[in-house]
Amino acid sequence: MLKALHGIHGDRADAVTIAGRSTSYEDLLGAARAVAADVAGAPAFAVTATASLETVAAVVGGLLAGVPVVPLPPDAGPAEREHILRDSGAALVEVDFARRAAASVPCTAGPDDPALILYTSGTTGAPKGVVHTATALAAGLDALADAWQWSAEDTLVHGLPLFHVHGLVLGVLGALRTGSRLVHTGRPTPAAYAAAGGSLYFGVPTVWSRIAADPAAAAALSGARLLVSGSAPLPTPVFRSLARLTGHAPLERYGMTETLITLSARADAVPRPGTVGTPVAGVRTRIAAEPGADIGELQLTGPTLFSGYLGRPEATAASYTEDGWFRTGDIAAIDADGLHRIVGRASIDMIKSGGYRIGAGEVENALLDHPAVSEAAVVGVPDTDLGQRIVAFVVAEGVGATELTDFVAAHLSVHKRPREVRFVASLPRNAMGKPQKRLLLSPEER
Ligand code: MLC
Ligand code: AMP
Repeated sequence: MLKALHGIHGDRADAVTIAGRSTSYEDLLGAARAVAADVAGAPAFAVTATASLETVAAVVGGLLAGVPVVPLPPDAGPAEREHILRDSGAALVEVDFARRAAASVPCTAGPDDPALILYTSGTTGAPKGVVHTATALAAGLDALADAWQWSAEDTLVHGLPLFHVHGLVLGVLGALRTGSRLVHTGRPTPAAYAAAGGSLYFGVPTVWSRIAADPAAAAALSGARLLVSGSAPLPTPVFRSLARLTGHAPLERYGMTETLITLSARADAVPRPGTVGTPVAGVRTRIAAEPGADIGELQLTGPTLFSGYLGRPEATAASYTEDGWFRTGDIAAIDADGLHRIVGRASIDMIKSGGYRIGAGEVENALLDHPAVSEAAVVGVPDTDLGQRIVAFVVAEGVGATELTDFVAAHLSVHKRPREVRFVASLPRNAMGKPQKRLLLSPEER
C-alpha cells in the first residue's frame, strides 16, 4: 500500500511537511512503527486528526500493524466524538512523533480487511462509519495516478482536513503511494498555496474561489503542473478565472467517502467546465433515468467501493441496487463524449458546505437538544463562498441566533454550525407531518 515509504525519497529531510514541520520517510516510518507497536492486536484505534505529522504517523502505523484507524475530526464536540468512539469501538491513541521504533510489528491483516474507517453524514441520524480496505485505497490511488500522471516527480500541495477522503486518502496516502513530496499548508489560504511551490495542488471549490479572488496568489500557481478541484461543484466562473490567472484550466474530479474518487478529468485531455470527466480505471457508471430522460441517479461499480457501513448491514444493503450497483444519491448526466456532469443531489437533506458533507438531520437533532428549540429544519442555501451555507429554520422561545450557532458548533463539528438562523412561528408540514423545506426558501434559494 505505501510503496513510496520503502525507498524512493528515503533520505530527503522534507519528504513530508505538515503545517510547517518536515520529516523524512525514514523518520516517519520510525514514528509509525512505534504507533504500530502500541496498537497491535486492537480491533481499531482512533486518532485526533489534526493537520500534523502525528496524524500521518498514526495512519501509517495503523496500516503497518493491520489495525483500522478512525480519524476523529479535531473540532468535533462531545456528542460527535462520543458517537464515533462508541460506534467504532476504537480507543483514542496519543502519538508522540519523537518516539521511533526500528522494526515494525508483523501486520496481522490481509489487504481485504478493514484499513480505514471514515465517519460521514447521512441525511438523517448520526454519522456512519465507512469501512475501506487497503485494496480499495490502493485501487483508487493507482487510478488517480494514471488519470493525473501523478508520480514521484510531483510535489503535492494542499491544506485540507486529514479526516476525509480528500485530505487524508488522496492528500496523504496518495503522496505516500506515488512517492511525491507532500506539503500540507495548515490552513488552505491563497497565500499559503502561493508560497508552497508545488507541481500538483488539491482544493475544494471554496479554496479555489478564494484563490481566484486573489490574483497575485493565483499567478504564483502558474508554474504548477496540475490544479485539481473536487468534493463539491466547481462554479464555471471560478474555473474560468483560475484558467486566466494561472494559465491552467483546473481538473475536476468527483468522489464520495463510500466510493473514493471515481470520476475525473484526465491530465492529457482539455478540461471542460461543469464536467467531472470519465470513470477512473476499473470503475463503471450508469445513469438510472426515467424512460425518455437523460438525467437520473448516478450509480457505479468498481474496486474503489467501500466494504460497508460499520455495523449497519441494512444501511449498506440499502445503498446498493438489487443488481449490485452503488447508489450515489447524486443526479448526473453523461454527455455524448462520455464526460459526466453532476447536476444536483437527490435529497435536500444532504448539504455540501465548503466541501464538507453535512446531513440536515444531524444538525436538526443537535438544535432540538437545545431546551429553547421546539422545531428545527435545516437546509443548504446557495452561497458564493461555501457553495451552500447551512441555514436553520427554528421555532424557539427566548434564545438568539448566536447562542444556537455556538450550541451546534460545540456539540458537533464547527463546520456543521448553521451560518444563519431564521426564526419562524411554525414549520410548513405535509399531511404526514413532514416539514416541507422548500416552502421555507425564497424562489432564488430553492
Ligand atoms: C467560527 N469558528 C468557530 C465558530 N465560528 N468556532 C467555534 N464556534 C463557532 N461558533 C472558528 C473555527 O473553529 C475556525 O477556527 C474558524 O472560525 C474558521 O472556521 P470556518 O468558518 O469553518 O472556516 P471556513 O473559512 O468557512 O472554511 C473554509 C474551508 C473549509 C474551505 C477552509 O470549509 C474546509 O477546510 N473545507 C474542506 C472540506 C473537505 O476537505 N471536504 C472533503 C470531503 S471528502 P480555526 O482555529 O480553525 O481558524 C469528499 C470526497 C471528495 O468530499 O470528493 O473529495
Ligand atoms: P463526501 O462523502 O464528503 O465525500 O461527499 C460526497 C459528495 O460530494 C458526493 O455525493 C457529491 O454530492 C459531492 N461531490 C464530490 N465531488 C464533486 C464534484 N466534483 N462535483 C459535484 N459534487 C461533488
